[in-house]
Amino acid sequence: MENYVDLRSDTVTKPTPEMREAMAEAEVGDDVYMDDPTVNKLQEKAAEMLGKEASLFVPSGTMGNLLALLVHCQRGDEVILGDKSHIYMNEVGGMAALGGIHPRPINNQADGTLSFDDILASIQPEDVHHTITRLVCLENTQNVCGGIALSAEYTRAVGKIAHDHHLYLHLDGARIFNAAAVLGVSAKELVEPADSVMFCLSKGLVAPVGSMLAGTRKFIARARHLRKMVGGGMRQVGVLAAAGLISLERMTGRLAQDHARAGKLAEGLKHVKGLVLDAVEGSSTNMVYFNLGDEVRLSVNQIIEEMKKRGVLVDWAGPRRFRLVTHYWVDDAGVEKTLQAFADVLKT
Ligand code: TLP
Repeated sequence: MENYVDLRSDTVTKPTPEMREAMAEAEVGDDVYMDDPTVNKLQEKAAEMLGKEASLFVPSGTMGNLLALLVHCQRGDEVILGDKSHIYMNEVGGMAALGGIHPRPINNQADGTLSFDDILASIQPEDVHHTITRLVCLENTQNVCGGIALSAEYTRAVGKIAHDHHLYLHLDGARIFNAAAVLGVSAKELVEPADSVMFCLSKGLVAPVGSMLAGTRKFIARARHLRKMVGGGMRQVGVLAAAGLISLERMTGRLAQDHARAGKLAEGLKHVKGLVLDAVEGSSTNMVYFNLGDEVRLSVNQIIEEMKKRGVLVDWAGPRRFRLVTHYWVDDAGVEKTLQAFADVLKT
């Protein structure tokens, strides 16, 4: 996959030479004993950047979200979340399978938000028949709605609803630094209303592996315990944390470049006959979603194959739908090459 323009996801980002060097030289220890200095440094730095008391390095975003749900909820408790959220759609039903937690999905609006009325209407009144509503989850950026950023003001309003009803708020902030970049606010401000937040190092921040879960010291202590339960207690993992530190130090400040390239891609693809770009209702970041027009005879899989022949990797997002994601390893020439390849393929 070396010379391809790879737009399948920002998860495909390989570590930079600087990351590889830092990984090779990382000071390490046994992190289950909590004595890996590089992991400890990463956890302190992430907590500080998010304005939370503590944070925990976890192998994946999926595990980070699962741990948050397991800490906040008891078996049988209910979680209000978007029907297009990653936790609901793409985390293998872990909350139900492993935590006995009941999802209460509500409609993600076109701008990625959950409406206040829908949230309020979904909070269970006390009754012998009902589950106990315990938690609200938001996703920022909202992936499936176009990689759209949710504002600090919106998040504060949902936090207020949750806390007024004695519920917790968890934020799947896999791409929270993309949201911060496009909105021009700090990640700290965006996550302030949330009791817990997960973000990924291994997406637009380019690290090879890992995500961070942040919250109060008490919350993180319990999450650490549960991380061990699900097999996520890692040993000399400073070799990975070293890359994560570079993510935080060097990568959070450059995401606007990825957004600009996604914007260029979207603009160019609008002029390719047969592609119907989503009308984006909000601040979009590093993703471009579009459908194939009815007149296009090629299937999604045929297009994927034809694009690959032209040196561009793309992935489907539905039977007639694509998602392209820009990241550190996609430059201006990559954008041009992609536009040319789509124009070529759809002409045939
Ligand atoms: N998203 C991946 C796929 O799983 C779809 C992608 O390519 O976008 N929250 C959000 C909002 C995510 O988009 C993802 C991954 C996760 C959580 C899970 O992170 P990982 O893959 O580290 O478990």
